[in-house]
Amino acid sequence: MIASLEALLRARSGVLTEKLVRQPGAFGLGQVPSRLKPTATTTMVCGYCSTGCGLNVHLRDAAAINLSADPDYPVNLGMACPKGWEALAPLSAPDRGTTPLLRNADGVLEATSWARAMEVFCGKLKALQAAHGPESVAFLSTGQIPTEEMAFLGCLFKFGMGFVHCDSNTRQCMATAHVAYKQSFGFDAPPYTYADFEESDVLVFIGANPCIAHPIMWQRVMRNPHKPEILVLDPRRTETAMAATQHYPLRPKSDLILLYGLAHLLLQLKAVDRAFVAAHTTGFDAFAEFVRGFPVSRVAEETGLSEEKLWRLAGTIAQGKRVSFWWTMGVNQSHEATRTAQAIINLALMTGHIGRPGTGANSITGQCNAMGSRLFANVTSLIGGHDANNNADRAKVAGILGIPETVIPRQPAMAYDQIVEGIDSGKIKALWVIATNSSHSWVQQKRFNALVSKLDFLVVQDMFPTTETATRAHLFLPAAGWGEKEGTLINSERRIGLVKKVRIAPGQALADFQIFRLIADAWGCGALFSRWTSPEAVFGLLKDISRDQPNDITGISDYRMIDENGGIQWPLPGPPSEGTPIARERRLFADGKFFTPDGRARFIFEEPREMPEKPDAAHPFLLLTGRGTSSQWHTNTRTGKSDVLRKLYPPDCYVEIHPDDAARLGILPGETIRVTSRRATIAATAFVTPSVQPGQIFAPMHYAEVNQLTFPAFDPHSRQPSYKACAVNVEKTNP
Ligand SMILES: Nc1nc2c(c(=O)[nH]1)N[C@H]1C(S)=C(S)[C@@H](COP(=O)(O)OP(=O)(O)OC[C@H]3O[C@@H](n4cnc5c(=O)[nH]c(N)nc54)[C@H](O)[C@@H]3O)O[C@H]1N2
Ligand SMILES: Nc1nc2c(c(=O)[nH]1)N[C@H]1C(S)=C(S)[C@@H](COP(=O)(O)OP(=O)(O)OC[C@H]3O[C@@H](n4cnc5c(=O)[nH]c(N)nc54)[C@H](O)[C@@H]3O)O[C@H]1N2
Ligand code: SF4
Ligand SMILES: [Mo]
Repeated sequence: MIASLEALLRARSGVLTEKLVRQPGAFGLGQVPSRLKPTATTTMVCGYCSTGCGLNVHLRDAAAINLSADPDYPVNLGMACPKGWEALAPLSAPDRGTTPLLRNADGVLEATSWARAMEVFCGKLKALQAAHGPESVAFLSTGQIPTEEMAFLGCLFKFGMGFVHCDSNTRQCMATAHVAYKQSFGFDAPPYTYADFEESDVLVFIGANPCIAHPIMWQRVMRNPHKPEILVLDPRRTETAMAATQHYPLRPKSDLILLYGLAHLLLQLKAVDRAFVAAHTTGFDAFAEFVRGFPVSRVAEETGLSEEKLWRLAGTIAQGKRVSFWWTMGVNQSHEATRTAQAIINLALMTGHIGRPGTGANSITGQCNAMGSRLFANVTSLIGGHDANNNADRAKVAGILGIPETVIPRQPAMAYDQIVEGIDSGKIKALWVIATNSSHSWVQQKRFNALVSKLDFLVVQDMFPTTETATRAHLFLPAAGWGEKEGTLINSERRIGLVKKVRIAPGQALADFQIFRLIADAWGCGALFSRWTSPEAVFGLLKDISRDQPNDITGISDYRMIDENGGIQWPLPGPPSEGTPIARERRLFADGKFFTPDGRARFIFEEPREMPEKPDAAHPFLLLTGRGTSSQWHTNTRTGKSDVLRKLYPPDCYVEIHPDDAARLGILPGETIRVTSRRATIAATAFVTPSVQPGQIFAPMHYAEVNQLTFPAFDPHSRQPSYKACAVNVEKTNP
């Protein structure tokens, strides 16, 4: 281990000379493979959102100096949003982590060597494991690093280091869609391809604001030549709602009732595709009976939408020839999220709008590699969508990875919220946080941060030691970012895209892949990962693991094939046939066969439940949260480093409030107001706008204080937090 560490550090520590840049192979692990050696321009996918746009990277001496949108990539067709254009900016930010940092006796984070960092990391975690067992250490990771790195982390932690509990920020984001698809379709399989945006005659967006969150997907909608009806179901009159043909400002968290009511109206309008339902689904009769309990009068009452509007909504869907349903966080982040997502799936199934161009029950993903995390992180399911309690699956994975079957834990990992609560109960003693900023983004933030201060040991692995989470760490490990390492990402339409190393990470920062390699060796389990030599070698293992699964990608030969084909959507079963063109757009379920044992999709439904924290006299407003601008990314650790992007969003926290409410409270536009929930009080600037309904306010999640207010309610099936609704009071600061 020491030999490889020394080689790595020698290569990392020298000042970069042009000669070294031209010979990326001199950098040891994670080098640019020679056949990907950059010339004047190379292509790779963007590392922000799940759209997965292709970017042209312009190089001087093999290092990226500029970017432009790739006109030939099938996703974005030459377009990119501000974040994509500015993707290189955070790499040269002055606050990049350049050495490991260790908290000293005075409580100050101090530079240390990788050798010492590994000694402390392994020493502390091994001591806790010996004293408190394998359940005492957990990690929280991400949907934002390449699949190969996620797979390495999950396998190292469970199979190599012998721990059990781990989760990722995909829980905050995509757990609902994952569970909904798995239960309804038999596998976590978003069925669509982006061409469907252009082929629908009716598009229904539920709890999604693509104009802000997925601007290039929205551009694909704008290219639709069929003059489509665009229906937006969102309590707010968002940018997307304004651009739509019909907006349904339903009462927050009334989606489930609305969707069941809609199914009932579609039955009355005889819009059911009986042949499809009979041939390809189970449970329809019980579902049809169930939705009789949602007459239009009840639905109007509970959603705040008029009966006339509800009939118009149902009528538009009934008349569509190619109807597609799209949902994002307005659905996934709810106390009854999984059933709401499945209520959308039920609509597509009952109308037969699935498997054909322009149709589908389509979850739009969030982070650049949330799909990679859902399939290969080895966190919730056994790597590759396998089952840790199925003996055949265990034998298959153990055989391919060359590990003893006994190291695969049968016990399921605790979910994010359970890990956090485990700190309170004393069960979890140490936390390793990788590429996520929980101290900002987790729900009910003050409690999270109070719990974190109780940990015996907090390790944060990030590009920046300045994040809200990293500043609390005992040990900080400096990571290379997107563009400084290679690997694959899977976008919303299941397209595997390639990222390449086009910059050298600053100082001693290492690719997460290299950090996991160091840890494997330092821990003493390096031999178990002797084949995990490079991201591309790991991709080979993941391919083998995918064999005979719905996401079989054994037909992909290597990274070059992905690069040359403009990304490749899963599945692509093997063996690879070199030179055979692969269709640039492929959707699932054209044959009506789903991944359940009987091949039929399931109608799943459940009685709606009350919103957990309703407004009352003391907290009369409902706070909604979400994305604010297309220039801000989550906790802003990356987007906040671009001079260009910083000009495109307000620097301080603001809250949207309806003019009637503002007038009643005497609040003027631009004035500082106080927002109080049962958990905290924050200050924010009033943005007076009719885009929110009276009695509701909206705050963007990009400002750290917002999650001080949020309420910790979780969907019982996906354990995803219900970030989008809690009760608050609003006051003038100086009445
Ligand atoms: N610029 C930018 N783009 C991003 C991101 C970013 O941080 N910045 N993050 C990425 C990630 S990880 C994700 S997950 C996606 C999120 O993408 P979206 O889900 O589209 O974005 P949000 O703003 O979180 O939520 C969408 C909408 O849900 C609505 N909503 C709130 N409550 C309800 C409700 O009860 N019912 C309904 N129907 N709607 C409701 C909100 O008003 C909001 O307009 O964006 C991705 N893209
Ligand atoms: N109130 C409210 N809260 C929310 C939401 C909401 O709608 N409302 N949305 C939720 C959703 S959907 C999401 S996805 C989460 C996102 O929440 P987070 O994941 O916490 O947000 P990010 O800012 O994306 O954090 C990613 C971190 O990884 C670091 N990083 C970037 N690249 C790398 C890398 O290659 N390696 C390493 N080691 N580190 C890297 C970044 O510097 C950053 O600190 O927030 C959730 N929180
Ligand atoms: S839309 Fe998403 S993938 Fe495309 S450039 Fe913007 S952030 Fe990157
Ligand atoms: Mo997300």
